Amino acid sequence: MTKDSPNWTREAAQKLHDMPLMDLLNQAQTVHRANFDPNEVQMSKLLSIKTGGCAEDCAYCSQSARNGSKLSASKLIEVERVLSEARKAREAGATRYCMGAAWREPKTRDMDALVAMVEGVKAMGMETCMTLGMLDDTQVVQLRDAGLDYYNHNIDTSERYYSKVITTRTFGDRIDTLNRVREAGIKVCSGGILGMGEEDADRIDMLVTLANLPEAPDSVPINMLMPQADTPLADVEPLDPIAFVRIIALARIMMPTSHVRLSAGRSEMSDEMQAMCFFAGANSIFVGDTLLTAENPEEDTDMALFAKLGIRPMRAEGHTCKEAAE
Ligand code: SAM
Ligand code: DTB
Ligand code: SF4
Repeated sequence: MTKDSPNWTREAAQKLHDMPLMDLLNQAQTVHRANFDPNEVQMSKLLSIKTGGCAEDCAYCSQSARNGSKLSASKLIEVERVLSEARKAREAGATRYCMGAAWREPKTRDMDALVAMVEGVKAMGMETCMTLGMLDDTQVVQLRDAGLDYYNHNIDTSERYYSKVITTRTFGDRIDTLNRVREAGIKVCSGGILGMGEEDADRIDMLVTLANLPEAPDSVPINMLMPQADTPLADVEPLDPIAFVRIIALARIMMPTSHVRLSAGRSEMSDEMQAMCFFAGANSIFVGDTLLTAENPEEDTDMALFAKLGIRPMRAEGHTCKEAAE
């Protein structure tokens, strides 16, 4: 039995997805209001702790060594640098700090530094999140014991479309890591990317897989592809904004208590499109002018949008700041 909705079928999800848009939005907003304050949006900040030179071949990603991108590979950055960046993010209102690495999986030699990053950010009173690729049983326990709250690991698309986008790992590998993370007691953040040339059915199947996990993910990031030069998806046809909004609404209805994150691609979205996504049930964003490597709206732009819409930043639950108390 899942926490939210057990056993979604493709047929049931497709039926919702295909409803007249006003009916779909009304249902999504009703579900949203039953579970969240509709005027609150959670704010996460991302930091790339290891950039470029990744061994995987994800067709959308500028950080894959196989995509011939000009992005040079960096080493894992210093713990102190991570902590000083995290302090700035907290001052700007972020309640969750997400550290991302361009790895297939972390190496044993990196674990001490990763543990120190989690402990340090947690001591500032922020929720911690990491996205480091695949994890083994030992690594999930080390990160859990350090206090890691969330692990981001996207399934990205449907099982059927997966091998068109990534060939160096399988959809099943992704699910294995998600299961390990959940079983260790770390909250799961998992979603995908829209606009990679997939069909409606692939987007719907991706949500069916997420909603039917033994527990729906706590966070569901929905990214709009940001086409990257020198990648196989550099020139893919952009997705229609209404098709994007439909998937946000469907995610809200299928995973009523999850945070649905309007993730990459906001810098290309109008205020009206973002407002429609919030109405459809998105209630989390990445803040700050850079995601991992790609651009995101400036802080002032987001604050002006929040003011126009009457949206307030969501507070983190149950987090106290040891640094402030000391
Ligand atoms: N290497 C780790 C992994 O793949 O899990 C963590 C970092 S990876 C960059 C995190 C996620 O960012 C990917 O799973 C993908 O969903 C998203 N992403 C990467 N490049 C993107 C792009 N160009 N446009 C939209 N989303 C992107
Ligand atoms: C997610 O789903 N989106 C974020 C986060 N998880 C790690 C990453 C977006 C990356 C966009 C491309 C870039 O910045 O390089
Ligand atoms: Fe590597 Fe992650 Fe980019 Fe794939 S998405 S190439 S695993 S950094």
